[in-house]
Amino acid sequence: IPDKFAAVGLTYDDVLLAPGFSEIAPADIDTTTRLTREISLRVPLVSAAMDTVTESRMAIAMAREGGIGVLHRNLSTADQAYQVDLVKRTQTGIISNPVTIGPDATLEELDRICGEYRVSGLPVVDADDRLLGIITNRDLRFTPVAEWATTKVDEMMTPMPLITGRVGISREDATALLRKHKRERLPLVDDSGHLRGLITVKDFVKGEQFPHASYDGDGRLMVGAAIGYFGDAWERATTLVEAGVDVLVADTAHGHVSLLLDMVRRLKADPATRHVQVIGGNVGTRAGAQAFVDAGADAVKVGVGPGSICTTRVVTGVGVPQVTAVHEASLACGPAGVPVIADGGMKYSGEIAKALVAGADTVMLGSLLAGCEESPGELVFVNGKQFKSYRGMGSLGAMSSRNKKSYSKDRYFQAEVVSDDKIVPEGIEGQVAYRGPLSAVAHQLIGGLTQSMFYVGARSVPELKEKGRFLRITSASLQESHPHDVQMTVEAPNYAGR
Ligand code: RVP
Repeated sequence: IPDKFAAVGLTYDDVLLAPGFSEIAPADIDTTTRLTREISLRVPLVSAAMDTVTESRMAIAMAREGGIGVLHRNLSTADQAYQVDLVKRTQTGIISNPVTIGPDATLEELDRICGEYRVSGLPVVDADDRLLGIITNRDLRFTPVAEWATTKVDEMMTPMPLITGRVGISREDATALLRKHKRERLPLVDDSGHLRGLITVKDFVKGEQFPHASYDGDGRLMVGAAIGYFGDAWERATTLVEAGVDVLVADTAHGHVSLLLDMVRRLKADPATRHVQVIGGNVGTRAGAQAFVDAGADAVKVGVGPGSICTTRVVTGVGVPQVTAVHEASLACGPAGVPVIADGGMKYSGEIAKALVAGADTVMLGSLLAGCEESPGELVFVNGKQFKSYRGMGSLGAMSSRNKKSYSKDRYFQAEVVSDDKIVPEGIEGQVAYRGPLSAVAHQLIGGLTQSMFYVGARSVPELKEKGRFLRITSASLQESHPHDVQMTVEAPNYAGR
């Protein structure tokens, strides 16, 4: 009997980090960390695979800040792969596979393609990919809209010869060419005039604007995408890999199940997918983490029930307080060199450092990012304040037939439930305060983490993990931690009260 009650689970509010001697300046602190066995990130932030948090806009913004976004899977396979494509084509410095248009296309098609890919101009190529010219939004402006459907691209484009670069040109040479000729775009061609890439001034400027961005080996932004184990999950996975996804996240609310572990094993064995990093989850125990390590996962995601919108612990009575869960998982993952992701339950920036000290390498955020401009969904006004909707992927709204895109019911093992009144939700639907652009939110989160590291006396994430020591605290201490005995009159950008 004592065994049955042996363990005490702790979460973020149960602990504080002890301050330590610091010989460093906050400016020397490096937050670089490992997302998976093979991917490093400059900041330990991952945006949650939820339909109110991560689509391509959020994923692009996250990668620019040095983290990564995981595209949710309440989307058809084609839509999710399309979102991967949107991220991979964004801000790349050198675009190796630019969107193009043919000479016989109409201006109407040009307008549609520019809108779809959010670009302002396209190289014009023949059927053989030979560069014929370039056409931009500006060329549209001088043709009345009524004539767009009948005007062809080759009537309006700037034809060859253009200022071009040789494929393989250095960043410096490309910049010099663009400057010298005051051009915004530099198509890259090979000896026989085939288009092999494109460089745009805008992308170069952005490259300078986002020095910590998460790039793949080809200089494209990195992106993750969620998959499951049920139905056409394998087809979804291979389609995402073809679209260029960097990380597949194979997860369910309870990941320690044989079907999902089989999926991870297959992904890491199959020649079509094994070059892509695979994250498995979610687990809350050492044994669960060990099972994913044994299945070959490149990282393990931890969190059973801590999410702000999650009711799993109340509906099922099952879960592990998050600091304990992360620590337990790290006991299995650490020796195997497999990074841990602490998923869910974060309310303040201070909890990022707590998660890292407990054994995580990165954190996955839902509610803290759902209020960003880049999250899907409209702004709503309530009593003059701005909000954005935020809901659990296990909520009725996300899983019921009211949502035509309820593709991820298997995350809650309800894939085969057909009638809405038979769904047993494990999440709720709500809203969070609008927080503005991700860059401002991420600045506060990373700023908070950098201060944590300074207070602990750690220059790097590995040092933080090694030096960090927890104090267990009481509810009186927690009360002391928050502002108290004062009526807050102004909301801080990183603290909105409890
Ligand atoms: P939070 O950051 O506390 O808002 O939690 C986000 C996490 O909650 C997600 O990354 C996911 O693991 C979990 N989640 C998402 N939907 C639900 C649910 O409906 N129960 N839970």
